[in-house]
Amino acid sequence: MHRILRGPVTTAVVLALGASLTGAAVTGGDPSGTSDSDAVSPPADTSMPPASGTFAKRVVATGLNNPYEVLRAPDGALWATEKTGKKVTRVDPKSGAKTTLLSLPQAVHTEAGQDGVLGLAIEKAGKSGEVYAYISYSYDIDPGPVVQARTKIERYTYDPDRKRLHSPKAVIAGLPSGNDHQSARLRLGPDGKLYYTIGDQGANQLGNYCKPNYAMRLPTAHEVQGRDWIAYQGKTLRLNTDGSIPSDNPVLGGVRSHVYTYGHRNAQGLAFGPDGTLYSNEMGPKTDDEINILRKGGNYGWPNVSGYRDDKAYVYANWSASWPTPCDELTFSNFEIPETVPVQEESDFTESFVEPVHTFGTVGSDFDFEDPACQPSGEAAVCWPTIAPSSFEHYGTSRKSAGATGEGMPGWDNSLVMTTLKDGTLYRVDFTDDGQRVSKVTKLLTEQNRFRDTEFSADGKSIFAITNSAGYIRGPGPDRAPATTGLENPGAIIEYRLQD
Ligand SMILES: [Ca+2]
Ligand SMILES: [Ca+2]
Repeated sequence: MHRILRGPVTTAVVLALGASLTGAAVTGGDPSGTSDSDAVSPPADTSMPPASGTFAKRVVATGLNNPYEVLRAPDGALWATEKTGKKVTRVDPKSGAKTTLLSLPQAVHTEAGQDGVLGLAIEKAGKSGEVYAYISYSYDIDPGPVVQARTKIERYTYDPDRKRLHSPKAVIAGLPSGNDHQSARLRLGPDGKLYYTIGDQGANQLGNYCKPNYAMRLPTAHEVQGRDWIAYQGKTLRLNTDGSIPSDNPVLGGVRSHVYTYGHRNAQGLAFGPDGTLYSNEMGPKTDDEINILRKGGNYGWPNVSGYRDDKAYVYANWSASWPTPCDELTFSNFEIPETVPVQEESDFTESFVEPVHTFGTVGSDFDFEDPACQPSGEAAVCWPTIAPSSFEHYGTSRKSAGATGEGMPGWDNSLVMTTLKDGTLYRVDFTDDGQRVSKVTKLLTEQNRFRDTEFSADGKSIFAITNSAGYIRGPGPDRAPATTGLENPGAIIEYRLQD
């Protein structure tokens, strides 16, 4: 069993005095209270080459309420979940006409929270040709006025004549939910299993600072038997489509559960490559957004390690274990760790874990997280180096699996497109021919938009991107500070078409 807590240490006060170390300890949330917890920062890597091609921009549709996932359905239309709109919407990619496929008014969305209607995966059944939509959303298990939220995944059947999703069938219910770090990327794997990311719920930071972080806590046999999924925070799950536990899932700590990988913070990117390689990206705290290749049973290090185990600008300060002063008597700070809060350096964590294959915003311990020049907006996060990756789409695989035709974008078959929120940038991440190493990172375009997810067009020449309806983004000026809430295309689907 993994031990994620360490008793109070006398060195805590020493670390707390180092601004950069303390600054990076436990952060990355949404001090602004906007619709998503991913605030604002300068670019991680200004040395990256500019876009190689040019894209013509066309706004396809507007008025979506925080769209979260967009997919091209078998009928060629774009289907999008709307986190705060609490529905699934079909959009004609040419005309932009919108049809509501499914309303989920029972979904729970906490004011300014990251919960709501989130994940979506589409399956076309072999013989019957039925189209199924798997949808994840937050719901209330308390029959009274108190809201006790959990997450469920349901399967709906598509009626192409009425353009409706109907006949919900439970896949799994009772998963952790909360106002922060839901992650909630849902994918159907080439093995026919469902893969689902669940974030660490923002535990140990901001408003949730007294909740212990369970990203590395593994479920017990007793919990699995009782269908208690509390330990699924900070995990990637792998499920049979009926919700049962696949018999070839990893045995971790002596227990087989839905857990496929663990030690994650907030993984919103999840994409399969042509050989089944599973790519993921996740948001770091103040530093170290990660690109990971997910391997069965792997521990990905959070919250003990952020990015690489390099002791750079990050320590794990476990507020929930404060002693002798209990956590609820402390005031959370992004920059100062009280003496009573136990602190671990990354090198104190000696268990094996899987390092990322690439990071963004990895900085030295001398980085100034409190640079006043970047805070005129009152957004402390404006100077933090992270970029908030929010999705991952494998060009070769997703284009082919969705029945794409044509040449598309030459040379892109080993590429993934990555969206970012506070950085407002679409990235292209190229991998080596074996798919195992990042070979190049390119900025495709940067706008005053918080990009949430993408899909490719049928001919492979366009990227469709969806945007958040609100939230902070870096400013339009050359240094992109201060932060602003002035978004260019809030709640939209935008087409970016590669020009010849
Ligand atoms: Ca990691
Ligand atoms: Ca690190």
